[in-house]
Amino acid sequence: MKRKILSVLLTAAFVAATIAGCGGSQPAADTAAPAQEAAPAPAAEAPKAEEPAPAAEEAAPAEEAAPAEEAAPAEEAAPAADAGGLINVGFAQVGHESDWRTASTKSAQDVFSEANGYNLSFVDCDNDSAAQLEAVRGFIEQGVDYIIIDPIVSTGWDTVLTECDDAGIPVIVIDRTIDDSDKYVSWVGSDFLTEGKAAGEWLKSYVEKQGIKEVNALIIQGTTGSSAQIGRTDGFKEIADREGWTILDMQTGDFTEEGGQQVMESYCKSYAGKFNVVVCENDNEAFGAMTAMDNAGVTYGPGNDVILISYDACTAGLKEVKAGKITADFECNPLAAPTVEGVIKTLQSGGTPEAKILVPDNWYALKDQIVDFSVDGKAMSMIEVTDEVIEAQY
Ligand code: GYE
Repeated sequence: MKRKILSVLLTAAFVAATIAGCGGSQPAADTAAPAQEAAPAPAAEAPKAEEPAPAAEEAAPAEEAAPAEEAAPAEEAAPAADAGGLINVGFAQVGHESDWRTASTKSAQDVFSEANGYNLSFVDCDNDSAAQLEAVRGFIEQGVDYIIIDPIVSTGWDTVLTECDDAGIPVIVIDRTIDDSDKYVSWVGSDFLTEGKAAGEWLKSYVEKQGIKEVNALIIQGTTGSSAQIGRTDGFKEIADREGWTILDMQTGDFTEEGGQQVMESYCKSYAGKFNVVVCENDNEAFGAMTAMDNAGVTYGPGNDVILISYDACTAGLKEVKAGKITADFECNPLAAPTVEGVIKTLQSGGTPEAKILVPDNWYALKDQIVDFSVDGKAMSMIEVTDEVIEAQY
């Protein structure tokens, strides 16, 4: 009976968290609605993100008949599951490199709290792939019930995921993808390739509107080998190649402000007067690039020399859009933890969660920079950045 009450409480918490997470990410749910409708790729998948909730609810009565125990062998095998009945979750987080990451960590810590019935072992892997593998092995040793991994890079995973499998511990991948192993239950995250294509297609429409004939772009990439870097680079490059734009250079800024500044300083020296577009693969790199361009006397943002494109669209990034510094910002929603909890609930109740759950994103600019564009033939729309939109963002 105790378990039943806990389960009901957890379900309620999940539903609340899902609403808060998704609604919160789209501040102006009203304003955001057209963008989501107009972005069928992510939006079409979006309902799946909420599927685990009903599954968990339906499963609640079954728990009394005790199949839940069968469904969670890891829990039984894990003496670590404490007397209070908390579910032990290990989370191997990428690090603390960006505003996006801070929002992702906070979301996970809020969702997997003791009050919600979890005992969270959180490891900040400081962008070190070897440390991340070690963290996962540590969770296996601890005998946690579930392991959540946000993979720093997309390869090198099969051995350790096999070890998780052998130990009977389900793995859920959050945010970045794993490309060389399928030994995990679900992945929950954003479509990075679509984000990159959206930035490219927006730029095409925007330069046409501005009467700009030539595009000479510099790209500051994210962490090399991360799926976020790969998807955003490939997506943007696909449009650049199709349009015959020149990409002068691509170097990694490692998703940090410092990295963005360093790369931009060197670009300003090597390509002085030769570039009119800078693409930063996250907001923090854009902040660093802004400092470097300020120091080099390069002007950027609407109406200035350089069109500055960024990804993430966290609060700090949207503030720079509002200030006329970042010309357009392509969101990556960091609030996936409530959906991951849904996956865990489905597993707890013996269900089969969706293998792939997309978190929908929106695209942001000021009014005059909002233009019509399509991605893979699907019409997109953008959200105008206002103080209310910034206020409601993470
Ligand atoms: O864009 C960046 C962070 O993996 C999508 O990682 C994430 C990226 C995000 O450091 O800011």
